[in-house]
Amino acid sequence: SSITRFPLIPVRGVPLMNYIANNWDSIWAFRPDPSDLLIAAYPKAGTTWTQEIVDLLLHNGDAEACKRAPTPVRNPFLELFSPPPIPSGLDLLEKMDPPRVIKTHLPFQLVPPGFWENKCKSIYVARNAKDNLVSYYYFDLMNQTQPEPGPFGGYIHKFMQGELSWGSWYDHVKGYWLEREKRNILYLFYEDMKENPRREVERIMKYLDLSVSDEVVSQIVELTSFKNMKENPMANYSCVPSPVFDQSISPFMRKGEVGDWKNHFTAEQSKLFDEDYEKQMKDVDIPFRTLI
Ligand code: PPS
Repeated sequence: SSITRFPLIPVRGVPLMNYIANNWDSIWAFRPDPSDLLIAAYPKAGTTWTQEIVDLLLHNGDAEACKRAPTPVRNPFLELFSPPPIPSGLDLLEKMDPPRVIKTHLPFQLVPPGFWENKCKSIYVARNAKDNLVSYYYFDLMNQTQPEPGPFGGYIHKFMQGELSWGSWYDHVKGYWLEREKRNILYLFYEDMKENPRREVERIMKYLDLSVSDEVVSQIVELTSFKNMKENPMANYSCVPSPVFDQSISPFMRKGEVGDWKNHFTAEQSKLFDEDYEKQMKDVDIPFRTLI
């Protein structure tokens, strides 16, 4: 059967899949509980990895407990209103008791205000722009509900112009960065998680006011390695069957590396991207360590 690649419709200037735009009022009106935790990221920045670490921390490293359901069922995806088999985020949330862990890709200004009014904790994960773009490109090839990515060169332009689903990467990383102190947002970097996963797991643990043993931290680091998550049916999105996710085109757990952009950008594309990057990012000083 064929799947519709949804057109994007702007919501306050941010292009979103039409099923999100069509349900916008109910998403915006969502009232979380103060005990709920939000995990936010631009698509393909390390959301699923962060979700798995958080779930394991909340279950004291119990691998079996964290295999109770696939990622999007354990942590409802707030704005998801897609075709079956995954129910909409709001439907799942309604059936779950707080405290819940909720995933979103919405930029800061589109996060339902109830999260901030209720002073919910939130974790943001950011990934360097070029790797984020490459990962998103492969995702758009395989996710049959996203707009066609088209040729890679044109995709770079769409990324720079903020025309991809969920809008501008630049606005996204800046939006949460500028609010992180006021809103008590834990701001993580994918590259830091790769460099020293143990340190980042411990940061998350402290932020959540949890204390698990050193041994359990080690276990969590091991269980959330790329290799283990790729093989974990409850974390690798095999729950979303073809033709929605056609993982024969590109697996959800694709490469999990820093610097894969070098295998995709030409020298010329990289130069053009860097020049534009400098302009778009000049007003903030976010410590991304890897553009090179
Ligand atoms: S989504 O669909 O937006 O929720 O995707 P998201 O989870 O944010 O990003 C998917 C990318 O993260 C990589 N990934 C990991 N890297 C390292 N370690 C672990 N454990 C891990 N889990 C997921 C995944 O492979 C995607 O990146 P790429 O570069 O495409 O491999």
